[in-house]
Amino acid sequence: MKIGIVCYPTFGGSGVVATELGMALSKRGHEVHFITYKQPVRLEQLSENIHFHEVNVPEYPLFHYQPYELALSSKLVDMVKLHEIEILHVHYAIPHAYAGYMAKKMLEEEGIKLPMVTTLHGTDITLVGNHPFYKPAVTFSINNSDVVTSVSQSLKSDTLRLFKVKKEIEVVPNFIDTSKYSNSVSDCHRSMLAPGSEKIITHVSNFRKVKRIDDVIMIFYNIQKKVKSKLVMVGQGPEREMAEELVAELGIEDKVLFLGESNEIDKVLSFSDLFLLPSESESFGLAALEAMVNGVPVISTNTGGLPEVNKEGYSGYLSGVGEVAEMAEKAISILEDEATLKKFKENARNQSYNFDIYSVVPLYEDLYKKAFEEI
Ligand code: GMT
Repeated sequence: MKIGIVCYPTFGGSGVVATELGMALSKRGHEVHFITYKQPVRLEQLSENIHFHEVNVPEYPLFHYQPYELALSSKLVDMVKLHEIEILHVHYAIPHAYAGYMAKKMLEEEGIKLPMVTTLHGTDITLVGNHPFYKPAVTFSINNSDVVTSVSQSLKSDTLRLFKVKKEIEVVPNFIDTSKYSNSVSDCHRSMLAPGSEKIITHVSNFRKVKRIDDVIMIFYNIQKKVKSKLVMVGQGPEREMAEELVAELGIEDKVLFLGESNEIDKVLSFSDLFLLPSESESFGLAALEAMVNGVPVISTNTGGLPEVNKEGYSGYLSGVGEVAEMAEKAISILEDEATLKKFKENARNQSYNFDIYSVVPLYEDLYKKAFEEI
């Protein structure tokens, strides 16, 4: 198939999932066209089967807001015609499903049928999409997609609760290419970070409010009182400054490292002992899955899709949102005993195997076929 993928090209989970899916589809012989405003960060290389088409939005002073949707839908029309793209898969409803629908309609005028699959990722439903200013457009785009998928059962329920959706929503969980990960831990990197054999605790996110970065710091603050440890914070976003200030206030600057955005997340995870994800809401928690495949147990909240990913008492523990003291206690119970830590590490890796890319990609292929039948 010739597949057009629209996504955010950034470090966010939806862009990562879209990119990994595209690369996997190309390895299965499909021709994949990424259409977005920048080459996706995780896109390893362009090849005969993988193409990238940049959407440019010309600046014009009249516009207070430059019309990205317009530029995207026009680019989609041009690329579909030029490369004979047969199906469109848009990731994150806003504004991709809306722009995709417009492209579909423009192509219809020229006698070209373009089935569209929309994958809902989380904040496009629970936070941004649910805002009254966007809701009618999001509802419309979902109902006018040929196939709609959500990344967890929980996100499906949220979508049905928050929107008047007439379409069936298929749950296709996020995935990971487990074959890319080995069990080896780089002792050299580990000792650079933790020369006194401290335990390494990691958090990876876009540092938005929804991630409750202050809870990450406070959980760690409690942990380090009992277990010699270091905290590695990976990512960038609006809450970073607050986090650095809090760390300074607590006097633990020598124990917390802020790495910023990184392309080496797996390297950091490979020598981590525990992952913290105390989010307010999380449709799936791809970051937790990436930790688990690296053999890192997860202390998370029990919100959204997290219970579908992190198994209580097996790959980690789950607590209510804001239960900082409880999350710290559970973390300590894993970290303070080597045998327990080893068991949780093994379990975390085993749990990640339930989300292997090779069982999930065929589900999307089947849905592409279904989308053809829908139009
Ligand atoms: O977590 C974010 O804020 C980024 C966002 C995105 O769109 O990139 O992540 C959402 O999609 C990911 C991939 O499906 C999920 O793993 C995240 O749980 C989800 N984030 C939220 O629901 C807050």
